[in-house]
Amino acid sequence: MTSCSQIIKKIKGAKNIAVFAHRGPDSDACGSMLAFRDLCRILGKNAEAFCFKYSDYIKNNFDVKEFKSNFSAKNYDLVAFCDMHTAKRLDECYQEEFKKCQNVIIVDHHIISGNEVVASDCARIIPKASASQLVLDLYREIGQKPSKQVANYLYAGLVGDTNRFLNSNLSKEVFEDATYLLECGADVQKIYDKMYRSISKKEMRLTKYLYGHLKYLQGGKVLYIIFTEKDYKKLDTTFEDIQLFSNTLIQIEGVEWSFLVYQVSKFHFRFSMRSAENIDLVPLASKMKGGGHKNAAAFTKRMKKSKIKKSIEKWTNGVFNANKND
Ligand SMILES: [Mn+2]
Repeated sequence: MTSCSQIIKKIKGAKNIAVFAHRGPDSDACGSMLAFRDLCRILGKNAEAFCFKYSDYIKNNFDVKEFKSNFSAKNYDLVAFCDMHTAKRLDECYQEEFKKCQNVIIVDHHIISGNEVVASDCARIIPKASASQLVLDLYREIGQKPSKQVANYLYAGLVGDTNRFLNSNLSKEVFEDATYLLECGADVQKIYDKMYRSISKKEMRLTKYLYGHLKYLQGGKVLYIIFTEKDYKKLDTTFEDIQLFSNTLIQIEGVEWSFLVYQVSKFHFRFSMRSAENIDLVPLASKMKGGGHKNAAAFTKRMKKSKIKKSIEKWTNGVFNANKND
């Protein structure tokens, strides 16, 4: 496993660094990416963070002017991946250009068995609650206290990926890192206000639609909802906004396996799944060439909308031993 000092050495050996996180970025993706960019700048490098599409949620929580959108491989001698480790998760518009990049650093907290890792001699993939904490370790490595701005980025990432200290990924370290970021000047109250205390009209409209269109299977243990391109138009939204509901469905009483299904292209749907502790989603996600963890995984499949219900029934039958003829 690559150490923090090896990562720093790699950064020091470069001149121009492009930083990326996964498409449909959440606050950990954006926070870790911007904090990593600033770390490179502290080390005297020319560094930029790239992001092409983001949800309204990200627009409200980050200054998106900090992101560059047009990426040209020839301008950079090092690429960094934050909060992802496979090129498949790059925004589509960067995938071709990225193929020209040879020199890659990975800083990620997702350990996904069977998932391909992009070729890199400098990959630090450690199971922490957030990628932001891995970037914080790099600041510790160079003996640099994060600025107030960087502390804000990292705190937003940490709070986002722990779902404000609610998920099962908590540890002593999570709270210690949070306390340290507070000491560095993270404006915790302001971050909470932006992330959780206000709901936009659009979010309200989406939430209303979501709860009004839930479909149950397997006696209420399986829950799904489908969003099509028509729905995006009707709701004046994009699937980037809809993705943010991935964690919502599994919170509903009695639900053990949830599917947030949304159209990503004319013939393809993305199935974003969550499950109760005892249901392992990895076998289905792997079979469908997707990825994820035991209780949170996703895949994309070519399918007609009319086939989705039957497919979900089929996929979940094994677990719930339901009658296939009902
Ligand atoms: Mn993350």
